[in-house]
Amino acid sequence: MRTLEGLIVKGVGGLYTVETAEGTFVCKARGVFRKDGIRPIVGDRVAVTVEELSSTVSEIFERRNYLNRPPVANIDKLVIVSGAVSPAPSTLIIDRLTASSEKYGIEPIIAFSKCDVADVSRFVDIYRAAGFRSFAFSSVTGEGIGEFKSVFDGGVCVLTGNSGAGKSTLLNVLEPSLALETGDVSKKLGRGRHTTRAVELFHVGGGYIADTPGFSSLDMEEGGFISKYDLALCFPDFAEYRDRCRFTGCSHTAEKGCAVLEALAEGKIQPTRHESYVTMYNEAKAVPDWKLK
Ligand SMILES: Nc1nc2c(ncn2[C@@H]2O[C@H](COP(=O)(O)OP(=O)(O)O)[C@@H](O)[C@H]2O)c(=O)[nH]1
Ligand SMILES: [Mg+2]
Ligand SMILES: [Zn+2]
Repeated sequence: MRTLEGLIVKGVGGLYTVETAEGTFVCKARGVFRKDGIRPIVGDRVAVTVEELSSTVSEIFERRNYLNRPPVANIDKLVIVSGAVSPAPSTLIIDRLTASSEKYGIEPIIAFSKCDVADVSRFVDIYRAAGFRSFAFSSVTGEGIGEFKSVFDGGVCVLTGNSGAGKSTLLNVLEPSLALETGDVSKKLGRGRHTTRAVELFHVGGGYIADTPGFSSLDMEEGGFISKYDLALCFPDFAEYRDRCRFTGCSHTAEKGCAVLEALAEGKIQPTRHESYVTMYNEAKAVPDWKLK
């Protein structure tokens, strides 16, 4: 019997595929996890006990962060993919995801697919101006892929975006051996395939990528909700200004002497970013303090 450390890349029907320096093992989980209400998930760093006839996940190391739905742990980057058309990119949806990423120490990367069909450069400009890594690409013509590819050099990336945004097509371009199923949104939904498929970490470039069905806010274990007190902290493009407001506790929505609003007026903060902030702030404000943990 020996113990190895590894990474769970797949979990189906109570069997976990764990990559270690000494190869890949398909393991059961130690019984005690279930008793404690813990379930190993993809992305978990684990200890594996290897015996002659079977291998077992014997320990799950502390998670840096994790998503509940779909379950993925220790995420380094969230690649938010929006299609150029039908539907057009929603800055509000993107900004909700960037804020959640910020909260959980994940780098958000904002990518616009299908740039062969429509010009998405104004969106790329918004996110670059806000300080994010942002790309336009086409999996059909290959435009922009060369530059975008560097995102996948290492770490655990989660791809998210509407069904039909072009996530699986992108993965197939990055790693043709994956041969993932792609296609028409309505057909896929009709067969219900999207809802049942298990998450898996794929080797792409120097890292791992999880392809997921879309979600519009990160459902993290400690609750994805961002309180009105924390919201401005989740907009890194406000960082330079948010402590310079005239009043402490400034909401940065309408106050006189607000440095964030001044930066907005001077074009240093992108209008759509501030619009999303105000929308999210008003939602957060509706939640009374006693409901916050
Ligand atoms: N024109 C164009 N179509 C694309 C591109 N990427 C994907 N598609 C098409 O968009 C549809 C949905 O793609 P898919 O990868 O299955 O989306 P997913 O649901 O996000 O995985 C498919 O019909 C693809 O052929 C692109 O860069 N340009
Ligand atoms: Mg897909
Ligand atoms: Zn302010």
